[in-house]
Amino acid sequence: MAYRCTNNLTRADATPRGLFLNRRQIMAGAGALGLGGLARPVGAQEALEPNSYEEITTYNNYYEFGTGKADPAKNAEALDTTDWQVTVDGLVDNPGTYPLAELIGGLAVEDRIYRLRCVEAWSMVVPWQGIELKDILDRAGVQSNARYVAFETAVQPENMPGVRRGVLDFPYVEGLRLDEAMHPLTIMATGLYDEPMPKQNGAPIRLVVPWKYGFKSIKSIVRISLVEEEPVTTWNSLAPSEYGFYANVNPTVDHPRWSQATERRIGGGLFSSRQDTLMYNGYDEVASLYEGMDLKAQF
Ligand SMILES: Nc1nc2c(c(=O)[nH]1)N[C@H]1C(S)=C(S)[C@@H](COP(=O)(O)O)O[C@H]1N2
Ligand SMILES: [Mo]
Repeated sequence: MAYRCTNNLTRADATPRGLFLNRRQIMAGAGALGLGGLARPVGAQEALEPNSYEEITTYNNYYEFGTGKADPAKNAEALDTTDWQVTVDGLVDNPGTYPLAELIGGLAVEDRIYRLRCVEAWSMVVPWQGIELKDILDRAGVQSNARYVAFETAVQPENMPGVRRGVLDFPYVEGLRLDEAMHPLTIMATGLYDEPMPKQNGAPIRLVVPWKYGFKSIKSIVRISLVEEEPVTTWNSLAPSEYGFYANVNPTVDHPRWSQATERRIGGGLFSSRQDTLMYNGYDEVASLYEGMDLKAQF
């Protein structure tokens, strides 16, 4: 498990943002020695300097709070996250509506510095804290006939201007094939930069699937359902020719209206120019999940 970097975080472990770089460098060093961190091409490793907290929390997609990149930072404070509950249902041994602490309490919280590649061809690097989705699903007890996992975002019309305006068909829904959901790279993130998840980034718990376009990484989750059939997903149902169910990052399959070969890295400095988009966003270890599939047809 070269990418595993277990860290049972408690509030007392919170690292001031200024110190985060040191720990990141320690992790990168461990990776180079094969002791931890993320295995990836040398050039990509070079680019894994995280974006700033400011960048990650002010340039967002969260249509419930508006369609502009600055809207979530401005509007998401209204999201009510008190007494958050997540319903786990469908093909599981332990269905129920669980307080968040019960859903994830006692499970290992890990640091994962992941690239995030939006289907709109911008990208950033985010230092998440989160729990492997597999650990949550194991606790739920996945039954043998389950083949997909469906997710649903909270709907709070009174707090969500984008919901009141009906900019999409809410609730926002997403889904994964079960083997994708069980992959150790797939996390349910609860924080970034060792801070509780900011509301604009999907507080209190959101999915992060780093080898897929960002729209798969659904925010502020209130329902996880184990199902037999491929679930309906928001962007795919809105524009099936533009947004596939799989949505694996793939520089050789263009969006009908733009190229996916390159991306614009958010933030300044050395990385402000366009850079090449990597197959599976650089997470080659997932390639075996898609063996035998036609990635142009099942995009
Ligand atoms: N509920 C919900 N989840 C969502 C979205 C959204 O509009 N609503 N946008 C998606 C898109 S398109 C992207 S790129 C990522 C952005 O995550 P970030 O704002 O934390 O960078 O969230 C995804 N999850
Ligand atoms: Mo996106």
